Amino acid sequence: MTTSTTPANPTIFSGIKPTGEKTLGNYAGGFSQYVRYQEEGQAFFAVVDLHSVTVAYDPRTLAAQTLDLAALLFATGLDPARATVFVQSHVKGHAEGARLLASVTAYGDLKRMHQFKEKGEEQDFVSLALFDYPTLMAADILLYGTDLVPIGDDQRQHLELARDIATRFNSRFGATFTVPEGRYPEVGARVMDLQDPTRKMGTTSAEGGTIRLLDPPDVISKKIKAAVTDSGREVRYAPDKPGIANLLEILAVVTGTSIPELEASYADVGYGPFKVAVADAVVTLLEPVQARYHELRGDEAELRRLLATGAEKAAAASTGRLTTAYERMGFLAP
Ligand code: LTN
Repeated sequence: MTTSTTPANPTIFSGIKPTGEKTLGNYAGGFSQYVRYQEEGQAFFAVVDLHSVTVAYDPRTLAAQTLDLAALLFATGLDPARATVFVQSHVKGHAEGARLLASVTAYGDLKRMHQFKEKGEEQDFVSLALFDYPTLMAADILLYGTDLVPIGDDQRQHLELARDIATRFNSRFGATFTVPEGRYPEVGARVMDLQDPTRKMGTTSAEGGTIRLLDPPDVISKKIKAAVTDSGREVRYAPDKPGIANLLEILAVVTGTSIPELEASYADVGYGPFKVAVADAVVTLLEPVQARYHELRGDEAELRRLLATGAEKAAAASTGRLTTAYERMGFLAP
């Protein structure tokens, strides 16, 4: 995954919002990649609760959802000894950094963000926080001197803006921030809705279209067996077979086997037995994840302790650059 321009021990940062139940799509494009990235450098993964409050949300459940997501990140394989997993709002520098970077963020750029336009239309109340979401995200990334940002395709525009913000800050106030690179998932990046394989599997998909990482095994099997398929009976990865192609993508992600190999094994078995194989593979992957999740989530004191350690490490890694930013901007030191 690393390229020749990437330093030997890169700093890696990604953020995940605690709101919205996580699906197999999140696993494919997110969680499974994070586990690989923690081996490649200094990795930071933030549960970005401040980003969750940019749109309508329930304050009664935010804290619990934050713990849920942290437990899920550890359950899918993040190792607290290797990766720094923390809660964004616990490291005050993120909010402060966003405030400083707001001075070098162009109003016109924020107005052009696709996500702002789309989410803005869905909200009864469009907050300043939603408008300024990319500035906070830039602070998340830039405070750590991040080289690589593993991120979904839908976040490209935000990452580009973070790069522009870093560049503008550096040219106005002196070299302070590393200009980060996005790392976008390849195969299986787009797990599609089981009921409508032309759209992405997401938290907003209808119940039958999405596999939640915490769905019980029998529910997962039922949903996969009920997935829409295409005409014909051959298991082949083709544009005119979006349903079967999606199931092949899913099987590839969960087994780590290439799609051509899977096509070779399943071409003639028929759709029914193929679906059974996909369902079994997904359940085999998720059962141990769910067991670890429930164990971690059941010990809230331990989970909070892990997050406190993560926040300490994150603060230690980010305060230096934040202080430099204040200095370069000419503030009187306290
Ligand atoms: N906007 C991202 C979440 C996010 C993030 C970040 C990702 C917030 N801060 C920093 C990478 C780096 C999303 O919606 N997936």
